[in-house]
Amino acid sequence: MGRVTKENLAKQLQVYFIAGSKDCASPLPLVLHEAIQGGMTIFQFREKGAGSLTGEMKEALALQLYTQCQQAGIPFIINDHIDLAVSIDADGLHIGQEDVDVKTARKRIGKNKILGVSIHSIEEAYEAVNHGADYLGIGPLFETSSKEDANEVTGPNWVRELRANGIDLPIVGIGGITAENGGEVLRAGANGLAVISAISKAASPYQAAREFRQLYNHD
Ligand code: TZP
Ligand code: MG
Repeated sequence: MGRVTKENLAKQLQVYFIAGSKDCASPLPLVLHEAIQGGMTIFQFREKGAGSLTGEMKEALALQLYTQCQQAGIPFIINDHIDLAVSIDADGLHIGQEDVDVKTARKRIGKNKILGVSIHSIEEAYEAVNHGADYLGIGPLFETSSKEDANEVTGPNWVRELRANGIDLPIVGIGGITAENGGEVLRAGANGLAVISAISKAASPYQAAREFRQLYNHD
């Protein structure tokens, strides 16, 4: 498969798998392999919280996962850790409001890399759009147990509200998304579904990714 570019980003965001080593019951490279086979379209390495890898171990795992993604032509995004994203030349970076600001992040990673920003208000959305975000992360849309400091649950209507306020950047919904409620999120105007547990904790990550992919009818 070809080199990752920002072309067709909305489509690349469709089945957005996010994970760190402690999100998975089996080794993350195996889970990622299965999810790729099942049809996931983009990966975010989110190695954070108690018990997570740091330093050289984190970088080694990142490189292993990046190689898997490159072989499959899938964009590889780093969560939060801008120095790591720059040092391994990852395809992109995802930041929240508590991380480095959008303008600085864009400057550091360069204009060709993918920059995702989590937002929780219309103002934050405008700010991200105006300072160079390529897509917005919106959530938690439903109850989640994968993020300790998660904001209040908004429900999928929040995506509709952003669209009604003129936000036309690609949007990925996040938080408690499953293959069952995913359709609702897409109908509200999201381009992609970002999930941790629905794939990382599935008995079959392959099958789980496949079910998400089928929500788009393979178009
Ligand atoms: N940001 C908002 S909710 C969330 C993040 C990283 C966790 C999503 O995990 P899950 O298991 O898909 O609910
Ligand atoms: Mg963050």
